[in-house]
Amino acid sequence: MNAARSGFRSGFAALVGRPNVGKSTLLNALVGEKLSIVTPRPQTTRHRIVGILDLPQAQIAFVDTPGLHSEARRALNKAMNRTATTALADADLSALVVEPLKWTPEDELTLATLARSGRPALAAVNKIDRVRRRVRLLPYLAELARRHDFRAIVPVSALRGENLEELRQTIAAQLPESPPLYPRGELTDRSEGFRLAELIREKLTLELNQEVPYGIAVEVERVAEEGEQLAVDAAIWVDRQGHKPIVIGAHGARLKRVGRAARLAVNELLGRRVHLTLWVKVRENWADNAHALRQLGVE
Ligand SMILES: Nc1nc2c(ncn2[C@@H]2O[C@H](COP(=O)(O)OP(=O)(O)OP(=O)(O)O)[C@@H](O)[C@H]2O)c(=O)[nH]1
Ligand SMILES: [Mg+2]
Repeated sequence: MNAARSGFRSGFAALVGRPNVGKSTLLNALVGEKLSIVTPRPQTTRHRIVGILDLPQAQIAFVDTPGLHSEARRALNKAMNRTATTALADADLSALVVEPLKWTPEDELTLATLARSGRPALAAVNKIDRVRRRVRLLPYLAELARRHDFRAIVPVSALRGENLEELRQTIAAQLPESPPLYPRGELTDRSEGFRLAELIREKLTLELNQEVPYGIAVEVERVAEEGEQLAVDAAIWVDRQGHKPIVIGAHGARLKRVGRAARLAVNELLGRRVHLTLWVKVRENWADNAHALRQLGVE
């Protein structure tokens, strides 16, 4: 079958936007699988993460990206912005994700980056469940349409699953005619080890709240069969000696809670029982150090 002539469409659709607008929640909801971690804290996502959706006449490779942000002084923040910008430039289409009734300097920064990329774009207005009276959206949508020549503007709620099919279809229709880029049924470009490390980082971030600012990385150091169980050892890297006791908590209570939550999530991901051991390690200023970032897989 000649896929191009059959009207089959396939390509990369990057979800871009400032931190915390719900890009990762949206990726997971669009694909129907938890691929990217989600927390209430901005700057959660650090990597480009592909989630693949097979439709009868299209395959969409959604690309989750780090939130584009200003004040990127640390090497980690620069790397995150670079990752997002590159993902945007490499995509066939981008979806600018924004929050209803809000337009911040970082939205402006993202739109400018998107416009510079010259790629076709649409806008997804996420979190519409927060707007009680939907007519209030109308002037916001009109303003968005004036800001850029979007192919479409689609209001959605990733959390409630509202209007997602409309967004999938709108994106699919904008992709180039092409045979599928990935084998049918493939879900992501990310390894199991990566997903394990990310789940641990998610639980840790949720547990720490605001106490340790951003300087946490997780590295899976060992995965081994041990009898019936899978043993997973992971290192939690902090970038200040003083953060170590904060992560461990009084009598190790916090680390234990993180371990329990992460183990449950990992059990679910792998569909089997896992014995998880977490170690807290210090690498001073890793988030400012390009070499350490590469070693920890951030770039
Ligand atoms: N009410 C509501 N909250 C949402 C929705 N989508 C996401 N959220 C919440 O918004 C917060 C941020 O979500 P994320 O998906 O991590 O946002 P992100 O854009 O990926 O953030 P970064 O990775 O930091 O750039 C979380 O608390 C989500 O639960 C939505 O549709 N409605
Ligand atoms: Mg994210």
